[in-house]
Amino acid sequence: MIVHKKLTNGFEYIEVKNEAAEAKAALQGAHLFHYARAGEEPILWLSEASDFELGKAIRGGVPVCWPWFGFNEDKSLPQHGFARTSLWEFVGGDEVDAKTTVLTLRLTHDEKTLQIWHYKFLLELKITISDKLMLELKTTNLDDKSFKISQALHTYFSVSHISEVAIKGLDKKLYLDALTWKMEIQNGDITFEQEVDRVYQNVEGEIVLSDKKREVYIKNSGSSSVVVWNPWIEKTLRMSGMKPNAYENMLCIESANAFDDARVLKPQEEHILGAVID
Ligand code: TA6
Repeated sequence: MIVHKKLTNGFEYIEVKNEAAEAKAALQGAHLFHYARAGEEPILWLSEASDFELGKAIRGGVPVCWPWFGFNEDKSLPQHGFARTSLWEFVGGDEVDAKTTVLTLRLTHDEKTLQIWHYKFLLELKITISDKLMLELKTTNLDDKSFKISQALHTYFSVSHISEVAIKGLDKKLYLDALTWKMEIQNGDITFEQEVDRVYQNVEGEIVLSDKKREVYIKNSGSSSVVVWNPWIEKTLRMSGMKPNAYENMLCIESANAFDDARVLKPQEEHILGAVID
C-alpha cells in the first residue's frame, strides 16, 4: 500500500505498508521520518516535539544534509544545506513484491537554489522499504563546471536508553571531534556518558548499534566517513524540536561524505551515497 497524505497545514508525505515493514516519507526534504519492520518497534527515532511545517526540518528520521554537511562558510546559509527544507518531487512508488516497496523522490535546481548555490544539479533519493531499509542518494552534476559536495544521511536511531548502547565497528578509527576540533583515535566500542559529536574517517566496514532490545547493522557505500552524535543534556535544551529528555532515546549514526570525504563532481558526473540498515 502506498498512500499520498496531506496534513491540514498542507504538509505532504507518502505512507507505505507492505508485509515486511511500514514507513512514512515527507515530500519536504525527501525526509523518511518513520520506518518499522512488521511487529517491531520503529528503528528510526522521531521527536515527539518535531515540527511538520514547510520550511522547518523534521527532528528525527533521516534528514538529507546536502549540498554541504555542517556549517557553510557563509554563516547566513542554513546548517546542513537546503535540501532538507526544500520541497522534492515524488517521482513514484513501486511495489516490487509483497515485501518490498521502492519510493523515488527528486530535487533539481531552480531560481531559489541557484541564488544560494550556483550550480545546476539533479538529486534523487531512492528508498527501498523491506525487512531491510536501503537509501541511495544520487547527485548528478547538470552544470558545465565542476562542483564539490559534502553530505549526510543524518539517521536518528531509536534506542532504549543512551547509557546502555554501544557502537561497534569503529575501533582504532581516526575521528575529528567536532567539540574540540581535534583529531583523535577511537579505542574500543563507543559508549555514551556525555555529548558526542564526531566524524569518523576511513570507514569501510559494517557498523553495529548494540542495544539491549536489538542490534542494528549499518553498511554504507560511496562513503568513508561516519558521523556519531548525541547532544546529551545541555545541548538538547538548546535544540529546536526536542523535549528535554529526548537525548536519552536517540542516537545519530550518519552515512556521510564529510570533511576530507567531500566529493568533487565534473559536469555530467554522478555520485551515489548509500546506506543499508538492517
Ligand atoms: O551531525 C551532527 C550535527 O552536525 C551536530 O553538530 C548537531 O548540530 C546536529 O548535527 C543537528 O543539527 P541540526 O541543524 O539538525 O540542529
